[in-house]
Amino acid sequence: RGPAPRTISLIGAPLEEGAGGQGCSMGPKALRIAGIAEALAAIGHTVNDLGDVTAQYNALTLSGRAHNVVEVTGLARALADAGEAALQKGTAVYLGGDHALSFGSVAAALRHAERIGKPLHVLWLDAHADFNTPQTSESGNMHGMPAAFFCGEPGFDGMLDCPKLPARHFHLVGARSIDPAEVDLLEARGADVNDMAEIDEFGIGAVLRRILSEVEADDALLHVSLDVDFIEPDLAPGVGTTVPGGATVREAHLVMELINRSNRLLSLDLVELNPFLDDRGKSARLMVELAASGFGKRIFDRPTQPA
Ligand code: B3U
Ligand code: MN
Ligand code: MN
Repeated sequence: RGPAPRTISLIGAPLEEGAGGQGCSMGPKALRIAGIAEALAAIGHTVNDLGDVTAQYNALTLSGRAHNVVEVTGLARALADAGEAALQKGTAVYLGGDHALSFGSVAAALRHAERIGKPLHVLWLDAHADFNTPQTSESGNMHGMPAAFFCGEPGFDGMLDCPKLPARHFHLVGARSIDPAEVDLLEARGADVNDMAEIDEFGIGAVLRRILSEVEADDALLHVSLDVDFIEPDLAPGVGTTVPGGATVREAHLVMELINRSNRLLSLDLVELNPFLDDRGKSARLMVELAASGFGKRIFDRPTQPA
């Protein structure tokens, strides 16, 4: 028997202006070619591909270091509105696009959660924390900033409106490259940082079960943001910012299977895929397989010990 059928909206977000290099704008197309719609439909879900969002651009500047604020803001606003509408009908999967798209996707999740009166938790599967602000960022790349924005750090005035996420609802898993200023902020705000050492010591299943039990205890909804660089670079080379020591294919699948089993998933970002850097579609196909696991496809039919 398969999972309960969902209505899933696919929303393309061809953003690359948040990243340091070009190529992520081709991500949505690559995920479609790799069969994202077909993979989710094969599980029994109703899949509506809404196409790529179109952004409108208005002048805006932030003080500090932040490149392409106008492009990122335009895309994020359009995505937040499209996402909010999609969440009224079911689940949203955002096809990225660099990680700055999460300014919009998490805004949509926060607005939706507030409307239905439930808390939101965010699971950030990433080698990085993406917790810089225009004041702390050394690169000025906005894909390194969305989490600071939606957790309410100052410095993003005028970008877009949404409720704020309590930092203890921000669960970072897989981190192995965090800037010193980010470490200080994450600690000061009480974010839930789980680095690779924790995964090695306790196993990724234990880390995930602890996080998901908090989501369950809060009777909350869950937004998951999956950055390609969460995974070991050899296994997923199609990303601009590789960091050695990432998750294995099996660990990544287990994470997604546990998310599916939790039955809390509201929306999912597939981000940072750079087809220009990929190896014959390998990373695109892996992202599709991982998304399918998150929506109930059984690959590793292994029972996990309950928490
Ligand atoms: N923390 C660095 C590096 C980085 C963050 N996210 C990515 N890279 N992909 C920065 O630029 O903020
Ligand atoms: Mn990221
Ligand atoms: Mn990253």
